[in-house]
Order: sequence, then structure tokens, then C-alpha cells
Amino acid sequence: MSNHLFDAIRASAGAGGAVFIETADGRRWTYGEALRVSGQIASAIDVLGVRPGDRVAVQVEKSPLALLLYLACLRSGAVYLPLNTAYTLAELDYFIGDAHPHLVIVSSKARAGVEAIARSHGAIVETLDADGGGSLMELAADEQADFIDAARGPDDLAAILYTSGTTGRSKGAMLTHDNLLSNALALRDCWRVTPEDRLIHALPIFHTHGLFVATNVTLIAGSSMFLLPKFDPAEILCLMPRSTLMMGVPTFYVRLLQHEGLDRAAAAGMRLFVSGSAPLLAETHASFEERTGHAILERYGMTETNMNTSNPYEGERKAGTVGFPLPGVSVRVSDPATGRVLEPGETGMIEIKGPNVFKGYWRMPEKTAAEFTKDGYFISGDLGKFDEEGYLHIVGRGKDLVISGGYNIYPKEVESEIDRLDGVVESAVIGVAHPEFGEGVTAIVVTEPGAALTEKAVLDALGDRLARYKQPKRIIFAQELPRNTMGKVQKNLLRDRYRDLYQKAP
Ligand code: MLC
Ligand code: AMP
Repeated sequence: MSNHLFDAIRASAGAGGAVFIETADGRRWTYGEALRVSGQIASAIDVLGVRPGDRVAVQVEKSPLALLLYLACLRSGAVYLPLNTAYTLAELDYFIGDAHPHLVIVSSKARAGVEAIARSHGAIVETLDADGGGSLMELAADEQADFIDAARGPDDLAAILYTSGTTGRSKGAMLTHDNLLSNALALRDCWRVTPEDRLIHALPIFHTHGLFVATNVTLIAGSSMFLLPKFDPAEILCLMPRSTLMMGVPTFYVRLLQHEGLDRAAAAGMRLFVSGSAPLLAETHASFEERTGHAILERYGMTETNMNTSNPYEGERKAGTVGFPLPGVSVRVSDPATGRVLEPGETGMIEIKGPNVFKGYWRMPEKTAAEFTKDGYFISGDLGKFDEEGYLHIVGRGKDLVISGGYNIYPKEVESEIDRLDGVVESAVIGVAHPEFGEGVTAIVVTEPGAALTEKAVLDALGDRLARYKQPKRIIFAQELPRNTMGKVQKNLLRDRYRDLYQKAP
């Protein structure tokens, strides 16, 4: 019996003494150890009653064991459902209610708050802490390591990742074993990742970038990584001489550039810097190359599709573009009104088809159908064009989305939370250029006459409703929102009006 993704990981990573993970304190996890411990965790999950196809929701701090828990879920046939550690209980209630996991794993300190929510949705709770404490590892310690992996085919679900919804609540993107495997193999080959590589892993592990791009590529290449709890430029500069590869969101590169230690000598041993999840400014690309001699390789992906395109490893890494379609992935630009496939130079909707494209939204067949063309291309919601040399340029978004520090925020979700406050008539949430985060979430709020709402009062009210990164950096009160003749709020006018809000005074 085979397990599509894990068999491939096992084959390429091996079970020997090669290092998989090294943490900042020097503790090393070999591939052999990773195999043994993930086997014990898989057995513990099995004892807890998780069966193939059951969801396991995980909201834990980043640690080596958290990654081994992901591997254990693959091995047991469970569907891994990672959740941002910034999510509030209100947000968690929705995800658990929607996904109906059999098991929810959280940190010990979060247990009390999550227990009642989980129970109300019929789920059991276990704990896992960054230091290895918690009930899950106590159970796993009693289990054998020689777990027999569940049979899973290419089309079986490996994970569900929630992505914010443009119109309503978040949607669970269903990713199959082959979605993940095919993409990891394509990226490994494109970026020439080998067992000799060592990745600086400073991304969160609850999203596509840190979990699939960074971790699956490491596993499938049998290479190793420095697993850091969070992004810290000084620590990264210390590790560069012992590393070869880094993956990050543009904010990482902006912040590294602010560090005076970043120079050619510091980055001399590095082979490749990759950026994605949000647009990398051509200016950041140029400054980084000037300071380090490295041209950052920018790639383009999304939760529903994994990675779609990448600048070349060899050949020009063109700033301001996201490169060429990955092998096996078909990317086209179409006229959203007519569906006509456009010529190079013409801007339209980016559409994607290939083994990387997800199976659909969890229990939302209509929403899934609406996001695909008749001939099976996924409609990305991103606007772009190919140039004459075949590089894809992302020129804007057809979807109302803010990307802040690589995290996606759907304005509708924030607006709904603001609109329910007493004294608020309506609100519009927009992304305004921000020097560090790329875009800063900004709310324009219209209040009832005489309402004494303040910026602080609105922010306080959002505190336990929305994850911190979704909360507006600024609240601006206005008499009314600009509307077109159809009554639609003209967010472009608002973006224009407040474009300098976060720019530092010269
Ligand atoms: C933190 N804050 C943010 C924020 N991250 N605000 C807006 N946007 C963000 N992304 C808040 C904090 O809560 C804090 O608020 C204040 O900003 C400053 O915190 P910080 O200490 O400077 O933040 P830090 O912990 O350093 O985090 C910044 C970051 C982090 C950029 C390192 O956001 C990050 O790791 N982002 C990566 C996101 C990612 O992995 N995206 C991939 C998605 S997958 P206060 O007010 O309390 O001080 C995907 C597909 C693909 O998109 O193609 O890859
Ligand atoms: P998510 O839903 O979090 O997976 O975010 C996916 C979105 O991030 C895409 O649809 C794009 O809008 C954006 N994105 C990812 N990579 C890039 C990139 N290199 N340049 C511009 N936008 C990007």
C-alpha cells in the first residue's frame, strides 16, 4: 500500500543520519529521528481515533515537533489543517465549526479557551508546546515508531488551508497529495535544491509559503534547514555563513536591507534568495543586488494553487516580474469579459491549470465551480500580462484584497466587524502603500451623527474579533464614502486620497 506524498518524502529524504532540522540552540533532528518520532505521533493520532480523511486542526507555535506533527498527519492519512497562531477564539470557532476536525491540537496555554469551542463541534483537544511539552507527546512517547502509513492516492486530501473569502467567511482550500508532491518536485528542480543545501526557515508554518514551499521542498530534496521561531534579521545574518538558501516575503528583504550588517561578505556563502507571497518592489530587488551581489528570485503562487511561476535559476531574474510557468503548469491571461486568451503585452485575468491546482473549496461546490473556467482553469483573481520574452507581470488584483507583510486580508471581513459596532453607519477597508508591510490595512469609517467613536474605541472593539495583522493600522473618520452612479464604493478614490498616509515625512 502506498502513501503518495510520504513515500516520496521517505524515498528522497531517507531515514539516515542526515540533518533535517537544526534549531537556533543547536539541537539537531536527523531524518532518521524525524521518521521515528513522526511514526510515534501518527500512532498516537490513530489511538485518538483519527481515521484517514479526518481533519486534524493545528494551532501551535512553530517548532520541529510541529513539523513532525504535519508529517504524522500525512502518514496517518489525516487531513492537516494548520491555523494561524494569531487567530482569535472567535475566528477559531468558525474554522472548527466549518472543518469539523476529529482532533484539535493547540498549545497548553490555549487549551482552556479552545476546549469548549472544540467540544461544541464534537472535536477532542490535545496539546503541543514549542518546547515539546503537552499531552500529544506524552501519548506519543508510549507508542512504537514503526507506524504503517495509511494508503493514500494522488487525489486524496493531504491538507485544508483556509483562505479569506472575498464575499463571506474564509474558504477551506482542499489540497491533495499530488498537488503538494508535484509542486515540491517542480520547485526542487527549478531552484536546483540538493541535499547539500541548508535553508534559513523564518516563515510561519501555517501557510503555503512556510509549510509547503519551504518545508516540502526541503524534504523532497533531502536537504536541511535552520528552523527559526520567527523572522529576526540579526539572527539571519548570523546564520547566513552556514546556509545556502533563504525564502521570504518582501518584508523580510526590506527589513534585512535596513540592517547595516547586510553586505557581500555576509551573503557570500548563500546560493539563492527567493521572494514571494506579495509583490517585491523592483527597488528592493535592485538595492538587495547592489548590497549583496544576489538577484532575488521572485516567484508567484497562492493557497489554492501552490506555486505557479518562477523567475529562472539560470538566466535573467527580471525585477517586477514573477517569471515563467513552472514545468507542467499552464498559465494564461484571459479577457475576463469574453474569455479570449490574450496576446503578450495585453493585460487580463491570470488563469492556471495543472497538477498544482487544488481540488476545490471544502463543502462549497458552488463557490468552487464559480472560480473555474469551463475548460478547467482556476481564475486567480490576479491581473497580469506576459511580456514578449514570456515573463509574467502581475499588474494588479481583480479581487478586493490587501496583502500586508505577506498575509492576506479581505476587506469585507474587517468591514463586517466594524459595521456591527454601535454608532457606525458603514466602512470601507483599503490597502495603502506601507514602507515595511507593502500595504497597510486602513479603514475609512462613517459614523452616525453625534456618535462619539474614537480610533482607539474601534481598534479596542476589534481586539478579540480579528487577528492582529488584520486590524487596521489606522482608522479614519469620514462624512461619507465616495460612490459611483451604481452606488458602489469607489475604493480607488480612497486609495488615492490616503496614498501618503504611511510615508515618512521627508
Ligand atoms: C505582524 N504585524 C503585522 C504583520 N505581522 N501587521 C500587519 N501585517 C503583518 N504581516 C503586527 C504585529 O501584530 C505588531 O502589532 C506589529 O505589526 C509589529 O510586529 P512585528 O514584531 O514587527 O512583526 P513581526 O512579528 O516581525 O512580523 C512581521 C513579519 C510577519 C513580516 C515577519 O508578518 C511574517 O512572518 N509574515 C509572513 C507571512 C507569510 O508567511 N505569508 C505567506 C502566505 S502564503 P502591534 O500593534 O501589536 O505592535 C501565500 C502564497 C504564496 O501568500 O505565494 O506564498
Ligand atoms: P494567498 O491567498 O495567501 O495564498 O495569497 C495569494 C496571493 O498572493 C496571490 O493571489 C497574489 O495576489 C499574491 N502573490 C503571491 N505571490 C506574489 C508575487 N510574487 N507578486 C505579487 N503578488 C503575489
